[in-house]
Amino acid sequence: MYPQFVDINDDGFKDIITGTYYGYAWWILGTKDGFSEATPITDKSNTKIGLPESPDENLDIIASAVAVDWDRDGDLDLLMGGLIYGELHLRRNEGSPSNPIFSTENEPIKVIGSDSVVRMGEGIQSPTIVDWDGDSHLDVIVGCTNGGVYWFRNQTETGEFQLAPAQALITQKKDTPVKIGDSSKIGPNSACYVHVCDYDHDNNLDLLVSGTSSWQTPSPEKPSSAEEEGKIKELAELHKKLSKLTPDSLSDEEYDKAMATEEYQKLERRAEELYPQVAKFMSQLDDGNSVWLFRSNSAKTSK
Ligand SMILES: [Ca+2]
Ligand SMILES: [Ca+2]
Ligand SMILES: [Ca+2]
Ligand SMILES: [Ca+2]
Repeated sequence: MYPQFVDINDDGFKDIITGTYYGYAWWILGTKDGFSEATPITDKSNTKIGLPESPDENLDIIASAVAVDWDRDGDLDLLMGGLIYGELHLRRNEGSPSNPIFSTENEPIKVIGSDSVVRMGEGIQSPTIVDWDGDSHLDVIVGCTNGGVYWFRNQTETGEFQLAPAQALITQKKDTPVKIGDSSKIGPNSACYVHVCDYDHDNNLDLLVSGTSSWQTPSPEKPSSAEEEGKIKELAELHKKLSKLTPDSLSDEEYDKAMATEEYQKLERRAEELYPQVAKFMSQLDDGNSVWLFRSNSAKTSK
């Protein structure tokens, strides 16, 4: 849902292109009298352009869409990314620069020289098109749901975009709370929207990243007896054991199975018993949304 100002129909008026929460690409066309009403962008069969349906109806797709001349035939095509699947999908413009007519198929973007489709962990919040390395070829940079920002270098000399494998510009593991008080560690750890610009005018491109970060705030209350300290330690041990029994690598089905075992249930019951007794000593997990500036000294502007 990262809006882009671009003249998609070559009429001299900037338009707004955006993805939506429910997975579709919309536009707001500019006119001499201002912007017209927002409408879904349709393909040549008059069907709304969107990402494939979510396999889980409880999960929203949160699509992003940007206009880019992907196949270099002179007209703007649509590149979409989304929370579900973490793939990039292309809708080619089969019309002309002034009369965009989009294909009916989503083409998943593949990494150069392989059959693998681009797939970014839990999802892509914002694809953006920019020449990151200053070689005069536009590249793709994506902000991801897992809190990372990745660069796909466009390897093509001429013609259609060809993406090298993703290189991390910022990595941040989801659900890893940053410690408050250590400002060097405070940064986004989920839902990254990225905007690339030379923020400090030093001819190196920088990243403006908006996203969510979470952090632990220590409790002001301290345990006053060995017994209380023992309980805090025991609970920490229990949490370690519980996460060991349910590693991230498990599928949803395996996860449910692991949680249903007698061993897991027993540990969990003990943790539930202990928690109310020590809750007041536990640090609290907080989160918030901000915009961060990541200065670069290596990404050259192509000007
Ligand atoms: Ca326009
Ligand atoms: Ca094109
Ligand atoms: Ca480039
Ligand atoms: Ca800069």
